[in-house]
Amino acid sequence: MRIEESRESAEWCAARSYVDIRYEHSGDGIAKITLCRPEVRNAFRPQTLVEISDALTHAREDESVGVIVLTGEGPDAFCSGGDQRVRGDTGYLTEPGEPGAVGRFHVTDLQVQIRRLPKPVVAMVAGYAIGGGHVLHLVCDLTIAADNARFGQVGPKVGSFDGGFGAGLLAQQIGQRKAKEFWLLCEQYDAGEALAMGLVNKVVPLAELETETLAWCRRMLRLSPMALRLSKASFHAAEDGLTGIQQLAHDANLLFYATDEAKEGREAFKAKRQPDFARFPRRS
Ligand code: S0N
Repeated sequence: MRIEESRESAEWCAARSYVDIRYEHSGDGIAKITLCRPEVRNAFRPQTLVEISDALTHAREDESVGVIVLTGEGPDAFCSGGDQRVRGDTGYLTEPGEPGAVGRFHVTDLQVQIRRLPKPVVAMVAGYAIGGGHVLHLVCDLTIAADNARFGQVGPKVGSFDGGFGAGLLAQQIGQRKAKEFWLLCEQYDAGEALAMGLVNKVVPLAELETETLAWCRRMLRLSPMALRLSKASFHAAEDGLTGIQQLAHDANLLFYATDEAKEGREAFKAKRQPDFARFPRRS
């Protein structure tokens, strides 16, 4: 049976209101988070990251949402990374210019949140994905890029580096030689080069970016949500060490809870009796 491919756009509806981002629903299972700071090529400040994190939490909890799209406002940039204007001496500051204020990297938690999120997250990239903005697309599960997309790391050019997902995940995705080239030369790569090195899943003309991304999302929405969740967790189980295994193991527990065997343990405890596990098979 051949399933008809939907090439339709979406009637986006605002689902919550924020200052630095837009959070919208398509009405058929897709949530879209848009970084809305085009005047700085969608650079993120701490508030931007806190808002994205909140929107992701809502998308996760909302059972009507199956896939999440992360993107940037306008054709010029997906995201240019941390807002250099609020970069302090100890991280990024919530109140720029505050002498002695202690900064931090809010993006650290957000990167992990995207990795752990039990629904696919798709980066929809037009224009620049640079610095911490490039790492944001790296931690997404899939990337659909417009033909004007440009990718790169700038750390050593601006006095910074990301030795976490920024280096490690990049090396896993495109190989260590090329990843080192990203970080040691700080050059930019166009969409065609990104596709050739396996950094993105598909490149389309800018005008088709959203419809193509939606088509990919709708293909995933037709699949088993639990199998998608376990597939995503399976990839990270090896890559993320014990915390990756933890997620996959807890997902197994989630499924085990629904069995009569697990329920017997719960019911026996509540009834203050010995559990009777003898009736359950010791599987080979
Ligand atoms: C994106 C670039 C290549 C776009 O170039 P283009 O098109 O020529 O535009 P511009 O004229 O340069 O920019 C337009 C306006 O936007 C401002 N702007 C652009 N990017 C930023 C930014 N990141 N912060 C603040 N402002 C920005 C420009 O200043 C300009 O404004 P006006 O019109 O007023 O002049 C180009 O813009 C570019 O290279 N941008 C800078 C990229 C950059 O430095 N990014 C930050 C890198 N660092 C991080 O992302 C931090 C990541 C992080 O938090 C982290 C986490 C864990 C561990 C380590 C780190 C870490 O620090 O790396």
